[in-house]
Amino acid sequence: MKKVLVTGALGQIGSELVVKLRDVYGENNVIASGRSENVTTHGLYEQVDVTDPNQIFQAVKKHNVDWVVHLAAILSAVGENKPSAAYNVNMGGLFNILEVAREEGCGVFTPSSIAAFGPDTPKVNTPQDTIQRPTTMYGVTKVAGELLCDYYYKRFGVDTRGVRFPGLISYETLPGGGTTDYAVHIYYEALKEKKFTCPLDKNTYMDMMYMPDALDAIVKLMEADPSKLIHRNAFNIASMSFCPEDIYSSIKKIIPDFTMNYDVNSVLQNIANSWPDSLDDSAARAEWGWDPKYNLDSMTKDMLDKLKIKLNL
Ligand code: NAD
Ligand code: AKB
Repeated sequence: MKKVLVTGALGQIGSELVVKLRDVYGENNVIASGRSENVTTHGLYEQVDVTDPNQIFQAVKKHNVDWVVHLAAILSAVGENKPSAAYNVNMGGLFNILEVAREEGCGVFTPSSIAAFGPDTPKVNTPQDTIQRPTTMYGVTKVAGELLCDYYYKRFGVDTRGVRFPGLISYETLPGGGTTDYAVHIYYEALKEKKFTCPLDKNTYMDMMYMPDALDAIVKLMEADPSKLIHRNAFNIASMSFCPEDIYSSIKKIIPDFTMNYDVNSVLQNIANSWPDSLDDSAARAEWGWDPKYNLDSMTKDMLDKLKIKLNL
């Protein structure tokens, strides 16, 4: 049974992943961690700022951790506002995690992103192995992080694994400041206000994914037979690609009086324009059985059902 430390566990992914990992590995085998000292979460929790190697080291030692799921990061939109903080947390934090993993013999799962690609990358059905010249600080840290993880695997034998997540859509915890966040906010506004102002242009296509599929991907890849993994850091995974007009139409099927207008944010638009429209995920399907369940309409139905309950509507 794995003993897992999750960094950045209070964020959009971590808040749901910890619950899922506890189902899989047992309540006492998953330690949530975050920068905050006092957290009223259920279960084991440690304060770990990933820019401090000692805090990581102590949490790993104290709980005999053998896998780290490293989620602590600064996302694309915040990263463009605070590039040096994004560099310090995303690169410094990952380096610290990999060093502790090397010394303590831990495996490391850490997500990359569609942001690891750039404007020179083939935009449609983006191949697994292709040009990666991102133009955001977040993207630079993601592609460098992929290389660093591969380096620690090849040079030191650290069992590093990762996926390139698209924009993730979920109802438990709000997203942390990315370019794809509109695709979460639109559901809240559709239910609360019946209208939404979209910060991206109507035909901006990006890959997106519903959180249950993203959580399945993490567990499946962590459990994958290492002898079958030709790639490691990081696998393209995909389940749906849509633009604002598509998600608007999907919501309108359930809320007919929902309206949407546009007020394009040029920083977000430039970031989105530099990312692929859709990824080729055949390597993930072949090497570890990636098989997503949700499409745009089934996600929309579930999001609206769950949010109605959460928002008491
Ligand atoms: P998030 O912003 O919701 O959560 C990240 C957490 O890290 C936050 O709770 C934040 O407080 C914490 N954090 C920041 N600096 C820290 C530090 N120095 N020490 C410890 N914790 C710190 O992000 P998320 O959406 O949960 O993303 C998790 C990972 O998945 C990131 O690597 C992100 O790049 C990647 N990813 C996310 C998406 C997405 O759409 N959510 C898509 C692609 C990749
Ligand atoms: C962001 O928009 O920054 C994230 C991502 C795709 O990495 N959601």
